[in-house]
Amino acid sequence: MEMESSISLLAHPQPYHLGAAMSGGGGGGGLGAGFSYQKFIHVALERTRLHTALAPHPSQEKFKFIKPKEDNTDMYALSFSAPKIRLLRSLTIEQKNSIQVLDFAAFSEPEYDLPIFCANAFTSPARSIVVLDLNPLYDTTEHEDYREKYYRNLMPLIHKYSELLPWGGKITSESLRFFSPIVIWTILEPTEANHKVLYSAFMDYYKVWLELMDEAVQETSVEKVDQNREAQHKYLTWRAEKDPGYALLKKLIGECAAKDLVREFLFEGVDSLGTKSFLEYFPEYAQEDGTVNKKRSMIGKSFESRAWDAHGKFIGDAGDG
Ligand code: BLA
Repeated sequence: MEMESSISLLAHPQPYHLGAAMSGGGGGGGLGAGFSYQKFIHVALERTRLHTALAPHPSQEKFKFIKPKEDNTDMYALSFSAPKIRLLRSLTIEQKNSIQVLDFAAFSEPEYDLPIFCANAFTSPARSIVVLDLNPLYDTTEHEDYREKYYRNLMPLIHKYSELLPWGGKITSESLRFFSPIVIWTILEPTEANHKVLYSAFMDYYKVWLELMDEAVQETSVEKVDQNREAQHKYLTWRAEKDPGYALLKKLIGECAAKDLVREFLFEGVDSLGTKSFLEYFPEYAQEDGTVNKKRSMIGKSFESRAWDAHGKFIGDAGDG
């Protein structure tokens, strides 16, 4: 995991100090700079540049210098596009000795049905809440062909990590349909050892995504491209409305700025890739007066253990023991 020190991080607002990211912990268990997620992004972007040419995304300008209200908190926002990538963006938040947040995602152009790369981590002194996945564009329970195409060969990945990064327990049921059979959903103690495992899993998963991108063949059927676009729009619509990070963003930068960040940066495309509304996609959230129910989940939490078998087939709560 040693890195070259000559790498420059394009458009990054602050110089990145390589020593810091993996030196942390110091045995005190404190949550310091040692648990920074900056290195994840830094290395991921470097790797990406070995595969494709990144150009700054239009959303970069507006959010480059985003500044939280609290002095002890830093936010870094980066966004790019590339020939097959509509949007590659990252947000990291660092609050001194308090919280570290990683939100890194990659969305392909609608001409490809590539899964959405999704790496989310929220780390407080108490625990890290992590989702790492190649989120399927199409629900893999309903769309077996999609599951076969992308996940069949990737199942070894989940076996590699299922012990060190165990299932995080009951989860908002609605989240499951956006997850793939190789999802890593876990809650960890924020130790240096866990940070390293997470780094390794992140790099493995991202490497796979980059390889899928290399191999992806442009779809020519207009219907298929339209379907891909709508599927991505549905995903963006969900996350822009119900993302668990939204509350914290509002607290850090205020309601208006958080809304802009979510709709124009994190889930950019939600206002341009399609015209359907949240309630058209998710009518179960409709209230009598026509507004969206503020609850994150209508079904509640479920899935005490991994909801897929070793072949990636959905087994729901059946695996519970
Ligand atoms: C909690 N974040 C969670 C949880 C999940 C996720 C599954 C556990 C609670 C739950 O069951 O919902 C993440 N959920 C996801 C992701 C998808 C999903 C990635 O459905 C994708 C489809 N988390 C972040 C960011 C912040 C953040 C950027 O990724 C803050 C800016 C915060 N996540 C955060 C917090 C909690 C959380 C504070 C705990 C509070 C809560 O459960 O509401």
